[in-house]
Amino acid sequence: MKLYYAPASSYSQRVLMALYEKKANFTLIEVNLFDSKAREEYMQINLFAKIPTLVTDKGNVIFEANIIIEYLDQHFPNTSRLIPADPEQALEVRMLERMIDVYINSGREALFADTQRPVEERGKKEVIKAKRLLEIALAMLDEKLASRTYLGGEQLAIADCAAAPTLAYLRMVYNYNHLPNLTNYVRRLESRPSVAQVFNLGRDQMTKMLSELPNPLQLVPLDEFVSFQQN
Ligand SMILES: N[C@@H](CCC(=O)N[C@@H](CS)C(=O)NCC(=O)O)C(=O)O
Repeated sequence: MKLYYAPASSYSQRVLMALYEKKANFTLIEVNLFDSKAREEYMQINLFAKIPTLVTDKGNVIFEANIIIEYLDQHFPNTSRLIPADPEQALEVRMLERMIDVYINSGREALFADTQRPVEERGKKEVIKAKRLLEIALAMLDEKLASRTYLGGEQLAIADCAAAPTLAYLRMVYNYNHLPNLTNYVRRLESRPSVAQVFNLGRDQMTKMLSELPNPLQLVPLDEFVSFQQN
């Protein structure tokens, strides 16, 4: 199996976390989408030029992070399941994964883009709307996590693979430390070896990218964030 990825890409990180949780053997191939030649070459594998892409030992090409995770779950059935066997629980973790993608990740992207605009152009209607949806989704997760270790219950699942990089990157643009269940959950997630490994791999590339922005940003480590008082 080969995973085409970039270390700082949050969608790549979801899949990498699943691969580490599954203790799978695979080859990592780093893709630099900013290099036009590398991009063109990569488009022979994935015409959308989005990362990640998994190429199986049979040569099947699978893209979309959550579909790659579904593939891994089917092909490593003897490890703990990322899609629960129970159909209702499976539906719930898939729904939560979608919620994280559609409302939390999109909200994060909208807030991130806003930081790069001149101050007087920030906070437009679309950004406020995206932030509202983000906050609704975060509050829903916080409520669920009042009685759960992971989003779907006691076992780590696909929704948690989506949550780990999304909530870590969200900290650069949004402070959610007023949500105690969510913050404690992030602490549990980030203490997993799979997550630590993924973040270690991506830290340098992300730090560099953030420092080169017109309005530079920084990764916010969890401990700094937890002690940060909101005003
Ligand atoms: N829906 C895709 C999204 C993948 C995605 O947007 N990847 C980003 C990196 S995190 C990317 O390839 N961006 C490059 C671009 O948009 O040109 C998935 O779930 O895999």
